[in-house]
Amino acid sequence: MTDNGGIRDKLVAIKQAWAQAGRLLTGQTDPDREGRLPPGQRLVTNWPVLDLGLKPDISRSEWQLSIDGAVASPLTLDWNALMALPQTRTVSDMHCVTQWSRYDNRWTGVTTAHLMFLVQPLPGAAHVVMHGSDGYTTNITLERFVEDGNLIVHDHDDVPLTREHGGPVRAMIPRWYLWKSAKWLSRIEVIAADKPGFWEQRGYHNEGDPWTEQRYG
Ligand SMILES: Nc1nc2c(c(=O)[nH]1)N[C@H]1C(S)=C(S)[C@@H](COP(=O)(O)O)O[C@H]1N2
Ligand SMILES: [Mo]
Repeated sequence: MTDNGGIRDKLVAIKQAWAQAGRLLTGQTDPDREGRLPPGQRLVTNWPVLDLGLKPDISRSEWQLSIDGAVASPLTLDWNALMALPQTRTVSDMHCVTQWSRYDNRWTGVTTAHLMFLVQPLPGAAHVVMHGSDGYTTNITLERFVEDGNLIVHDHDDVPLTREHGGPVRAMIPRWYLWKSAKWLSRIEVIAADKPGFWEQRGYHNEGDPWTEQRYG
């Protein structure tokens, strides 16, 4: 996708500088999740939009997701195929590294565990890269990817996910900071060796646990 007049480059430079400066780090941790709000976060009731300044416009009928790489049975899903899979509902909190948290988000979609069951990762598979249609990528271990609570989602609070929040389909990985939840999900790549994603290559942590402030690294 083409650059939108340099806005993207400016956004990227700002967030890269935050990582270098260690912005928002409190030095506190809550590894046992005793509070509900992770260290350094503040609660919002709106839902901010964060991306690279590009918002792909994809209809449900043209949306496709390919799941490939180190898998026995690669799969391409379109909207009807996605809807034919078992639908799961979850409720989770979201924590964005730029400081906001939003509670009690109700999601509808398909579990990442079910998707991996369908494609059957090969014995050496250990990592996953999620790709968005805007060129964004983010990485996660296969073990974390299939944890309970992780979905690819199409509805938020019983309303179709809007374009600005990654509709028609995005990932939702509530355990990690929100940059791990790729919007406009187009590809799930299963691989043997880890491959840092967009922000992970630009000063953000390879994992991203909000409870231990894995903001940068
Ligand atoms: N495809 C894509 N997914 C993305 C991003 C992006 O730029 N492109 N930004 C990430 C970041 S940094 C955040 S904080 C969340 C923001 O999601 P929201 O806009 O729905 O709040 O999306 C994540 N997923
Ligand atoms: Mo972010």
